[in-house]
Amino acid sequence: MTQLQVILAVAAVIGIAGIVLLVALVRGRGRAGKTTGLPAQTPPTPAGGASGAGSGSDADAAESSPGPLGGLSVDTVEPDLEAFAPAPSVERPESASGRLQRLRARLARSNTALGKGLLSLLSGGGLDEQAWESVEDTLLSSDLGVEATMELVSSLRTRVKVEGSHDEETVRGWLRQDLLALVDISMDRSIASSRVEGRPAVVMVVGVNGTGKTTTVGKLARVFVAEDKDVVLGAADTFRAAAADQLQTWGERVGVPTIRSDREGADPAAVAFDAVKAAAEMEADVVLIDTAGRLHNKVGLMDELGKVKRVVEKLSPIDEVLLVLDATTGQNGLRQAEVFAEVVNVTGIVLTKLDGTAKGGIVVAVQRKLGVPVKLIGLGEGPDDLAPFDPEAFVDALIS
Ligand SMILES: Nc1nc2c(ncn2[C@@H]2O[C@H](COP(=O)(O)OP(=O)(O)O)[C@@H](O)[C@H]2O)c(=O)[nH]1
Ligand SMILES: [Mg+2]
Repeated sequence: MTQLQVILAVAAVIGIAGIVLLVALVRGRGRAGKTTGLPAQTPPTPAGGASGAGSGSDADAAESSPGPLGGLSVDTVEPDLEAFAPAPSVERPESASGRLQRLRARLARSNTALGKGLLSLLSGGGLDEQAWESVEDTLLSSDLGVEATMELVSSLRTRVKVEGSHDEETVRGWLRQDLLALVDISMDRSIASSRVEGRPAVVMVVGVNGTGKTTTVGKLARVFVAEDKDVVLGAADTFRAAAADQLQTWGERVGVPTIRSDREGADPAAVAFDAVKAAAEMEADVVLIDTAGRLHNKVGLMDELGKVKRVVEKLSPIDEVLLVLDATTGQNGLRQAEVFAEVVNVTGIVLTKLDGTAKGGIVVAVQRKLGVPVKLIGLGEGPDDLAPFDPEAFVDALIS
């Protein structure tokens, strides 16, 4: 009896060991035989650390496309030259939501003159005429504009009078409320980026040279790519071949095609037309058209932009015209804005270079001047240093 049990037990152990050995052998072979296409054990991590950008679509993207890092997975067992062949050329940009939070420090740093100055003045108590003048000066120096400054000061004076004594927190609350009212939280700041009635959305980007148009188009393309949109770029600044190269480089980084002419001085309207046509054929979601902006001759600019607009409109309505303004140019920028608004129907403003200036008040001034919302702000030269304009985050950064 016991002998039989021992024999059975030994047989069972040998059997199990055999099976384990067999499985190990088969597995080893499977691995050695595979030179490419390592099973994706961990999904490729986006290079820019864009987390939470549409959880469902991330998985889809990992399935259907090579992914931002191509075949480079961390668990590669041995150096495999083939896996490196398709160079990881396409980046996965940071999603737009929450960018202003990341960039908030830049805004706050450059605008401490406004926020801190005002707070210390107002919470000092016992405001006399001279102190109120200082408040005005501080606001004016931020490019808020005369009209908005007068409104804000008058509102604050009334509150101070009514409330009597006040601490810094109370004053901060008043300021926040008044600034939010000036920035106007009710304006629609969405940007056309989805197909409209079966065709791509058409976005034209205009502004004086050097304000940051091409950079903005490049950054915006990244925002849309992060939202899984199919984007096409049109290089309608045809004065220098370098301008089209600059745009194309932005596009290539995120796998977006650029429609361009290789001929310097080609007709910008023709290139814009071709870009819109190509986008329609590719069934893209949105086409972004970069333009030239030589302002030395207003008539010439009118003619050229007007023509681009008319020619494009033979093919498709233009859904969005973004005017790019350099925030550091102050009143000069406002005059430019007026000129452009005469030629094209501006639907949104992009304020660039807000990282290098304490003139955040320009947001309010330009919105008032044109009656058009600031939709995006540029806060640096990095590829993802463009943020949707969020009034609350903006005001908080000013007075934090
Ligand atoms: N600091 C800073 N620089 C910017 C910003 N946007 C653009 N620039 C820089 O401004 C310069 C002109 O930009 P570009 O796009 O070529 O201007 P364009 O002539 O209007 O197309 C470049 O050096 C950009 O890097 C921004 O938000 N912040
Ligand atoms: Mg340019």
